[in-house]
Amino acid sequence: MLTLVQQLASQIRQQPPESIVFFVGAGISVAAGIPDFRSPAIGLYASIHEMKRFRFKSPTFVFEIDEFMNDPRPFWWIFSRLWPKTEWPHPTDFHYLMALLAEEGIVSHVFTQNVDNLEEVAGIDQNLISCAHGTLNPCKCLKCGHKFPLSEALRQMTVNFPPKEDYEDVIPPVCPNCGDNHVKPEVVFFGENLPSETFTSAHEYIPKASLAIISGTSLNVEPFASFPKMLKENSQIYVINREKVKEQRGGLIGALHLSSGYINYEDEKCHFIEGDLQETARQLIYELGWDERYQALKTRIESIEQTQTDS
Ligand code: CNA
Repeated sequence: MLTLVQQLASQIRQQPPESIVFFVGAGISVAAGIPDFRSPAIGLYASIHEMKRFRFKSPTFVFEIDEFMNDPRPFWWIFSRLWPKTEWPHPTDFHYLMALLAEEGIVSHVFTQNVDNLEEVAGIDQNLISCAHGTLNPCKCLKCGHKFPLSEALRQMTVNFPPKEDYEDVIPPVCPNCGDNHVKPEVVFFGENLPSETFTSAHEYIPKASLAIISGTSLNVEPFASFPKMLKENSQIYVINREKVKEQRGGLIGALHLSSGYINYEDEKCHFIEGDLQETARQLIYELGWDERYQALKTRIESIEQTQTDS
C-alpha cells in the first residue's frame, strides 16, 4: 500500500508538460525565518495581540491601506518583527521542490500569496510565478510615486532593530525623493486590488491543470482563497499542510456556517498530507529520486546568493 507521499510522487511522474499548479502561502516560508499570519505563538497575529492596545482591533488592521495612510508606524513595527534581518532569507526545501518540478517542465504556474520572492530566488522562472499580493521589493512613495529599493527602506529601518516593544517608538522610513513617510513596499494591502496579471494567469492556467498542490496557506484571504475553485472537475488536489483548509461540510449547519468550504476531502481526487510541509517536500524529493538534483540546485542557488551578497 502506497503512502500518500508515494502516491503523489507517482502522480507527478505521470504528469504531462505544464499540468501542475501550486497555490502557496506564508507557511512555506516559515522555515526561512519569516513568521506566517495565523500559526499560534509564532504567527504575526499572535505578535499583534501581544500589544495591549491592539488587542481589540482586527489583526489585519496593520495591512489596511486606510490605517496605513493614517499612521504608517504599526505597519513598520510589525514589519520589523516579520523581517528582522539585514540579508534576504533563503529558500526552503519546499521552494526547491517547486523549482525541481518546474525544471521538469511540468509546472504551468505557481500562485503565491508570499511577498518574499523566494520562489524566484529558488530558481523558478519569473514567468511561471504570480505574486498575487505583490512583493516587498521595491518600495513606493504614496505621495510622489517615487519607487526605490527595499534595501534603502531597510537601511533607514536599522534604527528600529532590534524590534521595538511599542509601535509608537518606530521611525518609519521616508521617501528619498520628497521626504514623506507614507512609503510602503509594493505589497497588496487589504483595500487594494490584486495585480491584474494574476487574474489573467489564473484564468489561463488553473482550468487546464490536472494536478493542484495547495500548501502553507489557510486559504482565508480572498480572492486568492477562491482560485482553486477554477480547477476543472477531475483535477487531483493535494493539500500539504498542518490542517485541512476550505473543507466542505454538508448539512444545514455547514451550509450556514461553513459555506466557503469547497474541498471535499472524502472525494477520491482530494488528498490531505498532514504535518510539516518541509518534511513532506524532502520525502517527495526522495521518492522522486531527486536527492542529487536537489543538492546540486541548492548548492548552485546558494553560490548565486553568496555572489550577490559579496557584490
Ligand atoms: P496563514 O493564514 O498564516 O496560513 C499559513 C498556513 O500554513 C496555516 O494553515 C499553517 O498551519 C500552515 N503552516 C505553517 N507552517 C507550516 C509547516 N511547517 N508545515 C505545514 N503547514 C504549515 O498564511 P496565508 O499565506 O494563508 O495568509 C495569507 C497572507 C499571509 C498573505 O497575504 C501573505 O502575503 C501573508 N504573509 C506572507 C508572508 C511571506 O511572504 N513569507 C509572511 C507572512 C504573511
